[in-house]
Amino acid sequence: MKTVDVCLSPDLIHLYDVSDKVVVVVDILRATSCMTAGLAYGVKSITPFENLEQCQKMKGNGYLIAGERNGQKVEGFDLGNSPFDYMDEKVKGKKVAVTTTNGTVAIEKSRRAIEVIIGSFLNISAVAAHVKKQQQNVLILCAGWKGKVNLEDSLFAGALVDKIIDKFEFECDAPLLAHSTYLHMKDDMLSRVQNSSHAKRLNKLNVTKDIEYCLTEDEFDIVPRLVNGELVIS
Ligand code: 3SL
Repeated sequence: MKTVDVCLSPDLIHLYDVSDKVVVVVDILRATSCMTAGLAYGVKSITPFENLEQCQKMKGNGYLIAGERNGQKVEGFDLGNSPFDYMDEKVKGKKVAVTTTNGTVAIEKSRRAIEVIIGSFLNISAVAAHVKKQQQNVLILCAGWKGKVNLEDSLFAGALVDKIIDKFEFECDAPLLAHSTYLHMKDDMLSRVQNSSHAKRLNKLNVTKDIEYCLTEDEFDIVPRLVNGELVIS
């Protein structure tokens, strides 16, 4: 039987061998939710950068640039990190280069995987169906916050485990932990997440509607994949 594992922070990724796995990168608030929404709305491709300056240079290469640090849009960038920035006519058909505090770091750390895909509640069933079809073992990589574990990414990991549990065995206790937490909180997800450290951080920045939107399940039936360094849907 195939296995599923959960890495609760990119700082723990050295404990996992990603080279024989499909990695599902998740940053519910808000990077992977933005990527899912943007590609579903017609963004041509999204190229993730860990480094801010490298991302900025893409502006001259025909890209719109999106940048977030500590929850806020980076000055001089075209887009911030709200899914609503990405669901806009001005990004349709465009290539976007993006850098964020945690999400793009997690993608960078997954590059040696057989396949890197983008997960969010917005496309959770599509991701579940995709990994069920594959032959490979799966690692769900939570972006967390600056190396620390966060609630919303762990809840997504648990929700995805819940959808694929019939086809996968647990590789260690992290999927068990994430799944149990999800089962405990699933009927009350918004208020649980509102109480999380990152939601409190974002609420101070007036992006409450983003939080609600990022917890919406199955808005889109797409699976963004990293192909030659850019995220696309095929
Ligand atoms: O850290 C990240 O990648 C971001 O998603 C954080 S924020 O939600 O934009 O603050």
